[in-house]
Amino acid sequence: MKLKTNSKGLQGFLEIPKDKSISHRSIMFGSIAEGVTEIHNFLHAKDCLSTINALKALGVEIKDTGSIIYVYGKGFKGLKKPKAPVDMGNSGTTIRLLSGILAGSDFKVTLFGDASLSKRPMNRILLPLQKMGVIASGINNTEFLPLSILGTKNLKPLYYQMKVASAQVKSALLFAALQAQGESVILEKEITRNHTEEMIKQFGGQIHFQGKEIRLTGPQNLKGQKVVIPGDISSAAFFMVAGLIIPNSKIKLTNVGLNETRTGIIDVIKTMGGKIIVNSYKGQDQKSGDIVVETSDLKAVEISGAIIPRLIDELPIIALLATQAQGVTVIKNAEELKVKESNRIDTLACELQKLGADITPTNDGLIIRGKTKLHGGKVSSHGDHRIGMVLQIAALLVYDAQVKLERSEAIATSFPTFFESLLAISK
Ligand code: SPQ
Repeated sequence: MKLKTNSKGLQGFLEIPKDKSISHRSIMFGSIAEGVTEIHNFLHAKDCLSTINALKALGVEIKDTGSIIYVYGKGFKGLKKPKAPVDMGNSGTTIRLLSGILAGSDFKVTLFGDASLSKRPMNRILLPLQKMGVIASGINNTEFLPLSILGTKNLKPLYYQMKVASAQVKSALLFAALQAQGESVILEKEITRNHTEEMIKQFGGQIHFQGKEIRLTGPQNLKGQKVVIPGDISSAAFFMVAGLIIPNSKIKLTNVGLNETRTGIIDVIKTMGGKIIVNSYKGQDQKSGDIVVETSDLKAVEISGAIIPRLIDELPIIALLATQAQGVTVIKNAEELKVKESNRIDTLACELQKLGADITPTNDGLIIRGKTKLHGGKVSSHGDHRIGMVLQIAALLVYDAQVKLERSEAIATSFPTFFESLLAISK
């Protein structure tokens, strides 16, 4: 599709779509808890619908009224053997977390997904789940989809030092640990998003986490809850950056989730000299607030180490931000970007170079020299929603040519109303 280019400024306010990570987990927790879970503000994006369909295939009754979703949970024991292999679509969160949930069910399930998901590494969950007693493997003894999972009612607890900084691996192991006989200890490589830990508490479970250490004793029963989902900071990030780099812009983003394990992008914007104001709401279950951004003069930054998991999904749009900052921005320790919906290090460098950015891929990140004037061109999302949205925001900086985006439909994976939102604040 031809992208909107040449923005004369973005003005107004936007209600950002709801959090994808919490939406997935709300359906999963509702399904394994006992009693009714009532979910408000669920994100009706493709990835989250994969989670709903998967849990329905496992026998869970889920009623979607549009504004509220009711999940009629019957505990872990309520899950039933599905009639056919279960489709995970494009969603890494669905397949990895669900594998942990299935660890305690003594029936065999086959999980498959699209071409992108079929290339993503699964040993990171298969190997620790095998240690707990699960018979789990990828196709032809590889780590790739389709996965076959045969759980056990006699799950062993796990003491595990994580090899990658991944909330999905941690969450899969926590779902399994909830069903194991005894205390599991998980040691993170770096602190990652903690929605699963927070929701175990919210659903009445017992979990202790401090720093990188998490302890949980199973088996545990959870109770259905009311869940109200805030806006997704990973979706807000595209408009935060747009507001900073498009001349004559000032945008207010309302009800954005501000869980501290997700707010690395705010720290980076402040370090770069971006004009950003964050107003937290008081008395909410999930920390959230408004974010106001304004066109700014930006300077380069180095991003590495413990902050990486706090902004892993925002790095693609931060790379675009860096093309409009003075100096050399260096992103390091972000090798996890290579195993997302696309190899985000390579796809970002390749597509932004086509528009004139000075961006070089490295083994574990990117080097970006700014400030550069972008030009028109033909680019592709590579089927990756976040790359597609970066390219649309980049196109707003192109004043004298067209930007054509191939595979723009990928954006619906996490942000189905992205183009409408952009039009709503365009002059
Ligand atoms: O679900 P999926 O496809 O893995 O989604 C992505 C995304 O960009 O939307 C990653 F490609 O987000 C992950 C995130 O990168 C969502 C997530 C979660 O909800 O637990 C955790 C992160 O992945 P990981 O592998 O670092 O744990």
